[in-house]
Amino acid sequence: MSEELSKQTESLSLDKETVLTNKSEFTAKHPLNNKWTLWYTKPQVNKSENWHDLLKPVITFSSVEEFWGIYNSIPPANQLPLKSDYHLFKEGIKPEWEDEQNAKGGKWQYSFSNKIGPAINDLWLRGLLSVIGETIEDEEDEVNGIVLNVRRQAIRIGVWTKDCDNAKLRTVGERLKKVLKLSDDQKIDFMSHDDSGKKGAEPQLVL
Ligand code: MGP
Repeated sequence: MSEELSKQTESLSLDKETVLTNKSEFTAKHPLNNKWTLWYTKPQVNKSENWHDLLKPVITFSSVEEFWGIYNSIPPANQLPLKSDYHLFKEGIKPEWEDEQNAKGGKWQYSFSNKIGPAINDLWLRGLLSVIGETIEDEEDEVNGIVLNVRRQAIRIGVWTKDCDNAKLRTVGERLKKVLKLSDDQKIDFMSHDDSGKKGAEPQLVL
């Protein structure tokens, strides 16, 4: 081994304490700013099942390590059945328009072609990380959660906000475009939950 190379490898030696040599560091959990609950909407099998019957909380977590444990044990986005949804929301907020924390808000949304295949997995993961890491917002508490809808026509990713204040929304929308790796031509829409129910309503913002 050349002298230079052996010097370089010396500097790699684990004489300093790292997470690999210190057991308590290795098992440390890195807390998130908020607790998050993963919800799942299973596809409707018969018409008597309504929205509320199909939507169920799966698990709540509060650390980075728990997130990865859960993420690695649930089906990836591209393997979900048609008409199912994942929802990741702050603990205590139901992923429904009716929840009082959602009632005055709305959602930024982008529809990917359902031909996207496994590429959706990385985009959905990026969305999840931006929400739990809270890098998608400046204003703490503007974002309530993120939703994945698997439909025949499209796979949609939506970020749900607490209110409809244009200035705050713009920041979230611009960040979402980066997270989802969208080009300038790929537009995302913001629609309030109030307007979503109205036929022919136009989005409040388009980016
Ligand atoms: P969807 O899943 O948002 O859209 O809502 P989808 O499946 O593409 O169908 P679309 O044709 O309506 O666009 C599907 C249906 O689920 C809605 O029409 C509601 O009946 C119900 N639903 C969805 N959400 C998010 C809610 C909610 O928050 N509250 C209630 N009560 N029903 C909801």
